[in-house]
Amino acid sequence: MTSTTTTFARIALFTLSALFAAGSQAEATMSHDMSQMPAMNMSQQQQQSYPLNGRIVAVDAANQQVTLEHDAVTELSWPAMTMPFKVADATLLEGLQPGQTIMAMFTTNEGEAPTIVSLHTM
Ligand SMILES: [Cu+2]
Repeated sequence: MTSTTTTFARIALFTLSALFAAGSQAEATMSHDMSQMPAMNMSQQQQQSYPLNGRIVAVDAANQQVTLEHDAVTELSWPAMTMPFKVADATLLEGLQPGQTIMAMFTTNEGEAPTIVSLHTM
């Protein structure tokens, strides 16, 4: 083996080692990122909200509640109906009157009443 060939082999080996090291590092970074993703998805599911179109039937500020005659909610297979909703914040009810048409976003957490998190009149 000539000295030139030996040097070339050493450089090639060094390059391969460097590539392998870089590859391992990239893999480690990626798996770190992926380990974060399930936690993010879980919090997104807890915050899942659905759009709601409807008409105000009654406003019950004392109980932080509004009764709506709402359109079907296809995401939840809900038919159109009249039902009460909790509101996340009492200020969402300010200025609302029966008969007004509204658009809202609401959440449904297991074991809790559907809760409106945002609402505006049309
Ligand atoms: Cu309903």
